[in-house]
Order: sequence, then structure tokens, then C-alpha cells
Amino acid sequence: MKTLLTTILLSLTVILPSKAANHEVPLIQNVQAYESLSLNGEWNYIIDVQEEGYYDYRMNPTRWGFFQNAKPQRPEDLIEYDFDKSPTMHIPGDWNTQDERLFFYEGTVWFKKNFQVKKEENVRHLLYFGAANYDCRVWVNTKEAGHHIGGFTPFNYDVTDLLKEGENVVIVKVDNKRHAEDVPTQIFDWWNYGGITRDVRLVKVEPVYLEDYSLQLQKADTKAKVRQIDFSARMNKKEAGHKVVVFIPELKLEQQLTTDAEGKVSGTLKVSTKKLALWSPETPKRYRVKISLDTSTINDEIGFRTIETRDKQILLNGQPIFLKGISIHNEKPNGGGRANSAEDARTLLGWAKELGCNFVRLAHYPHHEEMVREAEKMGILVWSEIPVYWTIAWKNPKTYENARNQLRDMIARDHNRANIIIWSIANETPHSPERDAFLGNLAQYARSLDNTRLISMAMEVTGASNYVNRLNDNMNQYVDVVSFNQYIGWYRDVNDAPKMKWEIPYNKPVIVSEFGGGAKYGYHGAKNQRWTEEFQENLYRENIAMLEKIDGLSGTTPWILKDFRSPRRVLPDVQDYYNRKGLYSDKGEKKKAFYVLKQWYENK
Ligand code: GCB
Repeated sequence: MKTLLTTILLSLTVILPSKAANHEVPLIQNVQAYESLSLNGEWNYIIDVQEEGYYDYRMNPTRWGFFQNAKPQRPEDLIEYDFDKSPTMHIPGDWNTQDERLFFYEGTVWFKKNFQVKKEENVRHLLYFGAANYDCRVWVNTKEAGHHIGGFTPFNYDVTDLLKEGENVVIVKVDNKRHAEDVPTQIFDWWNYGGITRDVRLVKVEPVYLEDYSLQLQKADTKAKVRQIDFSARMNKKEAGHKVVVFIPELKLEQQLTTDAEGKVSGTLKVSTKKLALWSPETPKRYRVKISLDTSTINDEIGFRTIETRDKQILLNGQPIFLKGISIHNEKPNGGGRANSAEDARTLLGWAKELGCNFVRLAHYPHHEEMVREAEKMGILVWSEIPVYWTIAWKNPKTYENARNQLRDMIARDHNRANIIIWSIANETPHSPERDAFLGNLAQYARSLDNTRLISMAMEVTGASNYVNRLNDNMNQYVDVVSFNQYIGWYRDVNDAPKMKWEIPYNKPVIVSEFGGGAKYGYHGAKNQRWTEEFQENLYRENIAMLEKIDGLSGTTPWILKDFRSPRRVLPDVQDYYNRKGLYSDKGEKKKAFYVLKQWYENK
């Protein structure tokens, strides 16, 4: 018996130190509604090319890592780093544009910030990161809070038990090295901006709080006299008997519910059709909503609308709509760098509005939350996507789990935003049975999380003989809208757009999710001269005329609003590490093709 116990204890001591602590809790809905301490601002950082601060010289995780934030205690102590003597950079922010040594860097950087906490009874603290790209480990007062993978989705840790009264320290290790089994994979056509790229906050919650809630207008006949709004909510604890009240003052709607043993509630609010102003691009009406759990209340502003398809049409609030869109990367409007504020969002979306858009494709990963929120206020519909892009490791179960988590968190963050109408699960993926299984499962998972919106993905057409382009993708059965990217006039068939025909053999609406070509702002010449604004202008004219012939065309999101940084674009004097397919230059100057698209949208 004694020997058995000793064996168990011994094996435990072997296992315990290497087991990562995990304080991660499901993402809190509407984090902005809570009182919180912003941890944005200056953070000390250490560039750690060989991950010296994490692995020992045998590549085992070291107990003496930089997360210890150690200081020499005696004159003879050897400590070969010092956060407080290291430089600082602004968080949120990518490291590439804040330190010229890091412009092309892909690896590990450590960050440190001190902050003050007042411990209070009946308060829990969630440490919330809007996003960190890509692989991120967090320590609070030298204790590991958790490990998160994925560069564009938020995550939060309940760090209550790691905090102390007074000064606290948070240390974050971010690694943006690329790997074949990651999501996205090793190659992608955008800049791999590293770091803590979105806001960090310490959020105050009560011991029992609403982890999630949802308000969603039910679809109905356009003649229905009464409309129904489904409400559901889930607490962080599985406890029955808590009181939840949802209240929409302007509509005088209120419902009181009591949590079940799962800590959940659900109900339906009924409102007369006449009274309810629907959210739409023309009238982006949002209602103030108060949601209380026992004695605490949070506020949201929620719009009500329906989105569905009928044969080859997309119906917003029961009416057919043509989606006048543009694709956007989440990059700052002037000069590059990760966009990370409401102001960046307003500028980018303002440019899309000037183009006449009612729709944006936020490619190729979930954008900053403010992109969605600002678009909602401005009446811009949104396609939101996860970075399942190109050659994903379809057979790897960990890769699938990673993609699934990113999908879950994208939907968890934004499912109360009325302007999001499409969840996109992939972009330009090479066909194979493994890819079909992976994407088929993802599509079903997306639908299980949110069956009120449309599902799509950017597919590819295969060129057939005699100028026929055919869409043939097994994933057609999983999507509500068939979307595809095509580059006739740029990568293919430079002069052939007028002769092209289309075969899209599915009775579903069609979105052309990309088309376009490159031009350097200010470079002029003949329309067959690559990189001139005239070449791009002509390409847009010919493409638009060609796309108009597609049966069921319900929208387009040309590639792309603005020139964006990409390591794949190396041509000197023209690209200089920018993909030049923008209708605006990276500085926000309009190219000639801008006016072609604007005119088409004005007449559509
Ligand atoms: C595509 C990709 C997009 C690229 C674009 C291009 O098909 O979806 O990410 O940036 O083409 O410019 O080649």
C-alpha cells in the first residue's frame, strides 16, 4: 500500500509542474457593458528570439522564466533580464510598426504591465484580451492564468484568486511564428502583425453573472400583426432560482424569468408589428435593452431584423436586397499597422460608405469589435470570417479544434449585432474529402450555435473550356449563399472578361466575394499597362459588365477597399510589400477604379 501511494505521489509530482494552469472562462457577452480597468497604455517588452525566457537549455519549460519578473536580491545574484529597464510600446498595438527592428519579426515578445487593484467582497475580476496574435500565455503575479491560441478572437481569464491588494503585475508572452497546422496556416496574403493587438481590461463582475445572452427577432410573414423576439441567457454558474429580467423601455416590453438548474433562461417577447422599427441600412435603429440578473443590471443597444434566402434571393426584413459590398482587411487607414480603435473603424467604414456600400466583407478573420459595432451604427451589413484560408491541415484534429474555437468565439462576441448577416467559414480552400469533412463539420457547428444567420464561404470557380466558368463545390449543400472569388482580368484571361459565361448550378443566391487587380496610386498609362490606375479602372468596368450576367447575383465584395501590407508582394517601386488591389491607396487616396464601382453601386 505504502509503495503504491508513493508511486502515485511521485507520478503526481512529475505531472503537476508541467500541467498548465487554466483560468480561462467562457467569453463574457458584451464586455463593454461592465465596469473595468483599462490596461491599455505603455507596456515594457523584451524581444526573445530563442524563447530564453520560457525554455531552459534543454528546451524544457523553465521554472525561472521571464514570467517570474525576478530582480536580484543579493549583489551576487545573476538575473539576465529586467522588464523595468526594457523599452515600452503601446498596447493595443502590433509590434511591427512600433519598433523598426520588429518590422519583419515573427517570434516571441514578452510584455509586462503593473496595475493597482482594490480587493472587494463579492467581486470577481476577469482579465480580458480583445486579441493577441498568435500564441499567447498570460501570468498574473507570476502564476499562469492560461494559454490561448488564435490571433483574432477575444479570451478572458477569471484571475480573482491570482490578484492581491495594491500593486499587481501581468506578464504576457506572445509568439506569432507560423506553423503548417495553425489557423491560418503558414502562408497567407496579409501581414502577420504580432503582439497584443486589441484592448486589455480587468473587468469587474459579481460572483454570479451573465456569461451570455441573446435577443433575436423571429422570422415572420410580412403581413404578421405581431412580431416575436426570442430571448435567452446563461449564467456562469449552473444554479436554479436566479431572477433574470429583460426590459426594452421604448417598446414597453418586459419579461421576468427564473434560471433553471442549468443556470439558463429563455422566453419570448411579443410586440405589435406597427410599433417595432426594424434595423436596416437605411434606418439602423437600435433599442436600448436592460438585462438584469438578481440585483445587477447591464445595458445593450440591439437592433431587430431578419435575414433569410428565397431561391436565389437574399431577403433582409422580408425584402430582396442587393449587397453592395467591399472587402476590408483590419489594417489602419493611413500607413498600415493593425487597426485597433473605433476611430480606425469609422475611417475605414466611412470610405466604404463613400463608395456607396451597404455591406462589407471583413476578411479574412474576425476584425476588431469596433468594426462591427461602428458598422452597425452606420447601417452597414457585415460578412464575418474565420482564417480557414488556403492550405489548412485538414487531417489534423487539433487544427479542427482550433478553427472550431475561433468560430465559436467570433459568434460568441458578435451574435447580438444586427448588422452581421453572414458567418463565413473559409476562403479559397483546395478540394479533397478531408477538406469537405472539416468544412462540413464547421458549417454544422456554426448553424448549431446560430441558426438565425446565413452561412457562406469564399469558394473558387474552375475554368472550363469555351470561356465557361463553372462552380462545382461539394460544400454547396452546407451554405445558404454560394460565394466565390475570381480574378479574370488579373491572374487569368487578361482580355477575356467580355466573353465569359457562368454556370452556377445551385438554386441559391450568389455573392462574388472577390474580384479586382492591382494599381499603384498616381501611376498612369494605357489601359493594358499593368499597375496603372487605367488598367484597374478598365478591369473593374469589364468585370462589372461580366458579373451582371450571373444568374442570382445578390452581391459583390471586390478585393479590396485599401492597399494592405503583405510579405508576398515584393515588386520594387510598385508593391514594396503592399498588395495594391485597393481602391484607395494605403494613404487613403482614391484610384480611378473607385469611381467605376461607385457609379455601378449608385445605379444598382
Ligand atoms: C485571393 C485571396 C486574398 C488575396 C487576393 C490577391 O484570392 O482570397 O486573400 O489577397 O486573392 O490579391 O491575390
